[in-house]
Amino acid sequence: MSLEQAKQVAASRAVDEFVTNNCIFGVGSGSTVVYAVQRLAERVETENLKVTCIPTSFQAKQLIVKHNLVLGELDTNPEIDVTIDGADEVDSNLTLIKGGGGCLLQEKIVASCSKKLIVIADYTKDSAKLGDRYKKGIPIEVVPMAYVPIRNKIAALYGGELKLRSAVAKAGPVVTDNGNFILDWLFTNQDLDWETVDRNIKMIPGVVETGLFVKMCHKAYFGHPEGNVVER
Ligand code: ABF
Repeated sequence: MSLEQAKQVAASRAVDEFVTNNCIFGVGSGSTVVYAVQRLAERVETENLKVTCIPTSFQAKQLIVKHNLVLGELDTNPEIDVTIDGADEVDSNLTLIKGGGGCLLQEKIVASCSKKLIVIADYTKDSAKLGDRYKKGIPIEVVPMAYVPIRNKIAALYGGELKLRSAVAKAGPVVTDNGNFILDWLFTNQDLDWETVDRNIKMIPGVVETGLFVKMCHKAYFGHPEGNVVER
């Protein structure tokens, strides 16, 4: 089984376990979620389910529309039953690094409005500690005019290196759906208290959100090439 098929098995397992009729469903971002939306669309059609979908990004919104699913928004649906989303890495405490795709702010907002956040991923995201496998750093969304002082303050607090995310070399910085920049923090200490780190970084003026999702994930599904799904 390919890595994509492994993602698909994990995504289908999560949708089949958590999506019910009349539910408000948060749609995450990234490549694995594509399979979850495909499975959801199948179930909506075959089981005639009533599901309202809340997007976490422009990409998620396009997925919902493409599959003719009911598009909702937080204005009218501020309480979400379940959100299914991807992740860049998951540690043994189900702490997540998210935002590799640049959608961390809306992902965290939707996750915070959800009774349950379910993560779906391939096995390469399943780590004991953050940083074991994912080497691109923790994304931090910042107000553009403050990225330099924020970069300096985080490095002074916790060490490591922070890089302003650019789409391609020599291009300008990536601008998020919300008009902000992203600093990728290449941390070196893997034994930090991520809840404290998240809180302290969020206190720095100009920081909009971090890609650290602490104590937010209800359950994770990891697809393996052998066809099995590890749940934790
Ligand atoms: C999204 O999923 C982002 O937070 C994350 O960067 C992305 C990675 O997942 P995938 O491997 O499915 O693209 O939610």
